[in-house]
Amino acid sequence: MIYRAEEVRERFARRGLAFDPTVEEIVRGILEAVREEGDAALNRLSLDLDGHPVEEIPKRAWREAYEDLDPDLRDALETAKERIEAFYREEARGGFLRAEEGGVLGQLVRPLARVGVYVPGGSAPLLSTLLMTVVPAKVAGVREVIVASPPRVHPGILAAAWVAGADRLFAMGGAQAIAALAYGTGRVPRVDKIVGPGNAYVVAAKRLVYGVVGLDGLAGPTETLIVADGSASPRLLAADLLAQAEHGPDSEPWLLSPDLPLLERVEAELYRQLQDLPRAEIAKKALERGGLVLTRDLEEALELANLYAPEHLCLALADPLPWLGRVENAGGVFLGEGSPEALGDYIAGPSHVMPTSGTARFQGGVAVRDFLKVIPVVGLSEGAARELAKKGALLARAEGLEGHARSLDLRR
Ligand code: HSO
Ligand code: ZN
Repeated sequence: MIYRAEEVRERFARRGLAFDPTVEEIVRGILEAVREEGDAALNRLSLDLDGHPVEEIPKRAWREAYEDLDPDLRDALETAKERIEAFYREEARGGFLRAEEGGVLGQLVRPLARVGVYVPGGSAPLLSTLLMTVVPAKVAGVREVIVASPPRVHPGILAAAWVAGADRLFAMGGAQAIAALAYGTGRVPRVDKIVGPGNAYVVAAKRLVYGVVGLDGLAGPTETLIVADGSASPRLLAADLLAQAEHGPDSEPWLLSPDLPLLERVEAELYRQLQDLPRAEIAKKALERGGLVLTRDLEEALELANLYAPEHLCLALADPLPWLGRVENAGGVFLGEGSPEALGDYIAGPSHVMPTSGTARFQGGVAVRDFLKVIPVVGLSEGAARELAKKGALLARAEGLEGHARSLDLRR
């Protein structure tokens, strides 16, 4: 289906995360039970909903899973881990302490002590998601990274935990896993922040425990928006759209281009390539949620892309670099046909946990800074304090807070 720009503009501008009140109601019950009864509720819910009790899987089993992997896959995991680690080592994470008139002002930067990582196990065991969350957390210096993944945990996820250097792993999933991480259950320790994607129940649970713990964000269905010019290959474009589409029936693959013949050829390619794609049924549904869009020119395509604020923005352009300056809202940008999103999903370097549902308007993807907190330090000299106290007291009295003003008057 080829749309015109005007047909999608409103929809692009208005999107946002939707929450299902029935899901939220169920999740509230689950959170409540785990908060009050701890391990007993956690186990009961896990048995009822996933058919398995919660168990902690020891590191020995991770190592065995790793050793049992096909050597080439093991090597691919190692390379991915090394590239993610190298990428995040570049990220600035220093504070500063600046001398100011005989005193100091600055920021301390400290890693979070304990982080929970949710790794979905549902329709595909996303072992890459484990690397993409645990590695930046460890680079940030998080002491204890606890992985939760629904039973039965796929051996690939155990092997990834081994390679990534996670600290503990519990076979538990759904809202009950989020509750256990947020509140602690005795067996499962309480964490400071929960990161990682999940199904509607997991996301609803994360939203409801926000404040008790920190969050990386709330993940909706994954999405990709490609902007292409006439130089792009219809075969590659179709393959990239399908890579996105196979994630789930509610994924959104979009292709925007001013080149109508290109869009028509991509449409034909999509049908051709769908024929032997194992997850074709899922992908077909996703293709109906996204689409191909004919724009006036590349400027309009970029404008619509910023409006949509995609999780992945792919610039399939002959010369993509000059267009980078136009990008305002995107979870991640992929330049040219040699940098498909699928490489970013696994091995390019940056975490593939990126903001969805238009939340790229206000937040970026998971990075080292998500695992750090910034603590300001105030150490004024007596002289500076004296000088600032008068103005400070004026501001305090303007707020009607006499106690503050008096505290400052005593410094004058
Ligand atoms: N594209 C997904 C990540 C993923 N792809 C994992 C394959 N495995 C969301 O960014
Ligand atoms: Zn993907």
